[in-house]
Amino acid sequence: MSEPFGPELPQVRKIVTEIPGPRSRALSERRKHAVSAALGAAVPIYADRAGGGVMIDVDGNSFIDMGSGIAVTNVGNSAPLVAENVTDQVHRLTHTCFMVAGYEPYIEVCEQLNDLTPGDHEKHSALFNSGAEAVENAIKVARAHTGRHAVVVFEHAYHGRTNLTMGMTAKNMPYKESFGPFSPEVYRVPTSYPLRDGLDGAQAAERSLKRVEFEVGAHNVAALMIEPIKGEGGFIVPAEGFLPALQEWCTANGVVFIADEIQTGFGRTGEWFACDHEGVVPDVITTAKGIAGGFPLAGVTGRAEIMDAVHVGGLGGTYGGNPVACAAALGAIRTMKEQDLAARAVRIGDIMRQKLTDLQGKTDVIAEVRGRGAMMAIEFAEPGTLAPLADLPKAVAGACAQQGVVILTAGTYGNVIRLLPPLVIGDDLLIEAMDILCDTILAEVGA
Ligand code: PLZ
Repeated sequence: MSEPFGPELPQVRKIVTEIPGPRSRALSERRKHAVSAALGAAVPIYADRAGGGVMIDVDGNSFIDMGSGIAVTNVGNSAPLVAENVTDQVHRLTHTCFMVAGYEPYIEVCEQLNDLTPGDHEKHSALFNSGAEAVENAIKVARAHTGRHAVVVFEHAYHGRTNLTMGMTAKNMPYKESFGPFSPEVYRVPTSYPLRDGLDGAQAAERSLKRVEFEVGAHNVAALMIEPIKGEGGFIVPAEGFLPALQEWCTANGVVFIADEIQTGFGRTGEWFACDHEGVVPDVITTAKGIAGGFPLAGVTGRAEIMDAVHVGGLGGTYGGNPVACAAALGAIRTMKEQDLAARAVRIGDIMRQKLTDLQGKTDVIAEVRGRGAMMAIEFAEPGTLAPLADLPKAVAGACAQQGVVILTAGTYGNVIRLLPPLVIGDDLLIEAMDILCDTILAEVGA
């Protein structure tokens, strides 16, 4: 390709039209007539190119990307090794269906997943198209392995938008409203939310697990699934010891412990997986998003004996582990290794945390700054209370977009701003985005 792409794009913030510009407004008009009104949009612009830390819209405005398409483009958009692998694969073959005739990239992605995920026991993997599909299949595997039905999930959880995963997701609006009934045998228990429950990890785990024992019965539970850091729920980092206590209880009770690392995985938190921070080794782990640099791919990786408990033909799907998506994943994983992007996530996290801690000294609406690595959040509350300030994140995100910074919101109460820059963003661009974000927050609250 002769034109610059990916990280070669000018790494600058540049606003050349009003936001949205005329071309984005025209696309919004067309969209109204062609696209279901049920799809939301975080920013009112249409993207044309992206790479490194920027996203350039159809009007030529260059935005600093602090969202990575919701934690997907950890290696940046159009990362060179991803583009190279994809181009090569696209000319070789685009689809056979792995259940018809296999191909090497699928096996190689599974090998990588088995190698990179926590624990050095024997693991096997299966590949799918989306995070929700990985979650569904992890539950299928756990049920087949245990012969039990119940699934335990947590408050503030997000696991997807399909019927089973909607039922596993905590928040009603916009994910569940009007879409029931949901799948039976899904039980929700409290999580560890240090800001709001004041419990240490052991206390929070005891509270959750007593609920399971009294209300479900440990011997009925096939799987306990948790995001090691809640994503859509507001980047809630559990108290230290909470995850290890859950894992221990699962092992003692023959329950499959599943970590949903779809948002936290692939270097995002400063380790390959968020479980690594506490040495937690899940029986099964679900991955997607960051795995393939933007291509639709998801994985379920687990103890070989659990993954192999399903009858032959019991797992599958037409496109799961598509060869082009696998080639992209191999390019993305190589990029993460070669550039040590997990270490880069630590540095990004340090910069963001420093800026946000400084900001905390200038306004009293910040209840907490939290996160790990390049997964950082601000929770807003009425000063002196924990009453959620639910309108503020949306207003701040809107004002940031006007200035050329894309940021995302989150939280069961809608009162969280989350920051998920691509791990290849440069320091200068990151600091510029953080300064704009901090100034915008102060302006919005009149501080
Ligand atoms: N598990 C932990 O974060 C996807 C959802 C965006 P899919 N999160 C972004 C939206 O509003 O739809 C997610 C996740 C965790 C599962 C999923 C589901 O992954 O690839 O969106 O199906």
